This record gives sequence, C-alpha cells and structure tokens, in this order.
Amino acid sequence: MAEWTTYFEGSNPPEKYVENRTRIKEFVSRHSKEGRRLVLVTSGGTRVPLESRTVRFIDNFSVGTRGSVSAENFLAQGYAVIFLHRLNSLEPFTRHFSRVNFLDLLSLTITADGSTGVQVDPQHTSKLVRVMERYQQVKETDTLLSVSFLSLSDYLYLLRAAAEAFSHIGPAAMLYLAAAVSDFYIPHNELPEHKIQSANGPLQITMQMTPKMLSPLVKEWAPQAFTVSFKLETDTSILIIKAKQALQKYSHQVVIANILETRKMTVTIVTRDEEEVVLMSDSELDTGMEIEEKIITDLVRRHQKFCQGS
Ligand code: PAZ
Repeated sequence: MAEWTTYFEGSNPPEKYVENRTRIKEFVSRHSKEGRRLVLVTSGGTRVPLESRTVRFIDNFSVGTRGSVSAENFLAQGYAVIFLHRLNSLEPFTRHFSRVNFLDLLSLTITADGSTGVQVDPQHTSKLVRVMERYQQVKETDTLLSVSFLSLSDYLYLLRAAAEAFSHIGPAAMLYLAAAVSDFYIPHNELPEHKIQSANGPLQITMQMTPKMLSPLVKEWAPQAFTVSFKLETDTSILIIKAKQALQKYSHQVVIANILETRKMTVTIVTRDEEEVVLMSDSELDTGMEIEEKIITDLVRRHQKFCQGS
C-alpha cells in the first residue's frame, strides 16, 4: 500500500471536512462553468501535535506572506482562488493591516447634536480605499474561497480534497504550493493522550517522515493540472540541485526555489528547461512592490502556454 494511503488511514479528517470539501467542489464547478482559470494557493506553516489533547506542538517560521500576496496577484489576473491557509496566518487584503491596531485607523467624531460616531483617520484613508476597492470587487465576483487548517493532517486532507476537485477541470487548474509543510510527524496512534509530564525527565521523541504528497497529487489527484511547488533552503549551494531533483522525481511543471533570509528579494523559477532568476531592485522594494507580482505574472504566462499546449 502506498505511504500516503497508510497516512490517511492512520489519521482523522479535520472538523467540518465534508462541509469544506463540498464548498471547494461547488466553487470549482461554478468558476469553471463561468470560464475562469482556478488556482489553489497553499499558505503558512503546519502544526505537528506532540499530544492528542494538544498542549505542545512543533511548528515553523512561515507567516503566510508569500501565499497571501500571491493570492491577491492571482485575483488581479482574473483567477478564482482557493486560499488554503494556516489559521491565523496572513490573509489576502486584511494582511495590509495586520501589523496595525485597527483602533488606530479610526477616530471618534462628535456631531452637532452630540451623538458620537467613528470615521477613518484621514492619514489611513487612501490606503484603505485602495485595498477596499480590490476587496469589494473580489467579493462581488465571489472569486476567493478561504479555507483554513491548523495541523499537518488537516492540511493534507484539504489539499487532497482541493486537488481532486481540480481533476475535473484539466489544465485550467493551477496548484501553487507555498505552504511550509512539516517533513516529520508523530502518527496519531503513537501520540500520548495527555499533556507530557516534565516530571518524567528529558523528552525524547521519534518522528516519522511525512509522505511526499506531491507524488499522488501529480500522478493521481490532479494529473492534468499545472503544478508549482516551492523549495526552501538555507544553504544556497544545494538549492537549485534540490529544486531540479524535485522536478525529476515528481514530473510537475515548476519549482520556485528560495532561501530563507532573501525570499522577499529573490527567487529562482526552475523548470525542466530553464532557470529564471527573479530579482527585486532596491528601488522596487522602496516603492512597496512585492516579488510575488513578478512571480505570478511569470506563472500566468507559463500556465497560459501550458493550457494552449494541452
Ligand atoms: O509564508 P512566508 O512568506 O513566511 O514564507 C514563504 C515560504 C518560504 C514558506 C515559501 O516561499 C516556501 O518556500 N514554501 C515551501 C517551503 C518548503 O517546504 O520547502
């Protein structure tokens, strides 16, 4: 039996799984009928529990900037977006205000009759209007479906559900897998039920390898889709080698290679035939431009060609 089948057999689906799977299917079917291309954007880190009634867990650095900015750019390019994100990580549109106390965006007003109201503080109005205009348009067209997960297992169940929904629309679907997914986990049946007691002394844990879901995703769940995976490293000398190995192993279309510290300044778009370095200049960064704009423009062009060739 394949490793990934054993993984799903040994874990439970997340809460509201059936409901979310239905929402995803309906979203895909509606937008596909309306002739839109669709993309699944995965975003944020995954939580790996150490106890079944979880007090402690292992997590990672990802805050969801890549995914949330990319989702906005796909929407701007006319895609319908399923945004599968880690709960409480950054989300499209609201991310612009994630570091501000929203109360500081507002000020109190008192009218002539003495009643009190609130208004947007003038210094924040123009930014709010810019974001609101784009958000409003997305709401009107209903082109963004947000689905959240918390644990590794929740993520994998929902990833499979979305990929399977995409299997009905062939090459018009793109999978953009930017989430930072844990490579290690403790199987459900090996987790202690209760909080691990420090009185028992130093903790030693053995974790299993998470099955590489890119394999069934490309071969079985959504074989006709345009699939983009990410490769993050901290050692520049192995980055491109590992990106190419992934392409060879899984036979998908694109790997975006990035280094932890420079991921907002440069990435390399790696395909079977080429490596394209995407770089942000200081002046572009100063104007607030984000690297995802360049990445998505490039991928939309590649996806277009992929659809024409299919
Ligand atoms: O979420 P974020 O913006 O903080 O980081 C983005 C990223 C580095 C997680 C992403 O670009 C990426 O490389 N994801 C795949 C990581 C990996 O499993 O190799």
